[in-house]
Amino acid sequence: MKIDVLTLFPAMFTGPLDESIVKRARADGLLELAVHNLRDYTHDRHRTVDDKPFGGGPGMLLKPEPVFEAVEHLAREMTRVILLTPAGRAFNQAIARALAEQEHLLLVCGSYEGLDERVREALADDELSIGDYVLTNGALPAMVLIDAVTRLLPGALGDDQSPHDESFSHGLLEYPQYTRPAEFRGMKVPEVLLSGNHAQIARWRAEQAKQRTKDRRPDLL
Ligand code: JFH
Repeated sequence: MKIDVLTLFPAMFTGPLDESIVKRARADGLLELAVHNLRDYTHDRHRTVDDKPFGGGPGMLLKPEPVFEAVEHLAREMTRVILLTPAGRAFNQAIARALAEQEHLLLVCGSYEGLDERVREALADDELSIGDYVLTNGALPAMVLIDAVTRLLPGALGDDQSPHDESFSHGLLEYPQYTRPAEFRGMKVPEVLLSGNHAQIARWRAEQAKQRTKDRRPDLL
């Protein structure tokens, strides 16, 4: 899969995407990632990317011209152009799974108070939000999306692991998990997990997952 990113802050993308599973997916050629500076698609002396909203109001907007130029330069027939915005539909595991099947994503990050509506109308295939809080720009949401999608690419998690994503696949939160030692600072691992009785363990985990979901995320039930 190829992912192109359009942002005013390309430096934000170094670090998070150079570690861990995303790093390996890139090294293995599962993911080809390219981050582009929107300012490179301006033509004036000051490399202007923002302007005041018509009709007045606070803050600045991203000008349409650099975004149109960049998207027209980078998009192909198969490209899905995705805007990251607080007004997008809520990103979730099902959307991540669908995006992992695409061959080319173009993520438009945006900055200031948002972008010119003509960008949405003419260029966007989808608009996504990573949650109901206001960030300073779309770079972190783009990185969240890239991370969630990359681990779903075939081969990204290695041979033995495949993405189970139990919480979000069968709609419940995870059951509690423990590793060694069986007792740590007086805190014991539940006896059932040491029993070797796999049917009983499965039953206990199912109960725990259901109770935890009821307590913490009743909206999932
Ligand atoms: C982004 C920003 C919009 C104005 C709520 C009511 C009025 C500040 C580009 C995504 C999520 C983002 C996000 C994504 C892209 C951009 C800052 C936008 C307004 C806010 C103020 C600029 C924010 N899930 N959270 N934030 N901004 N709005």
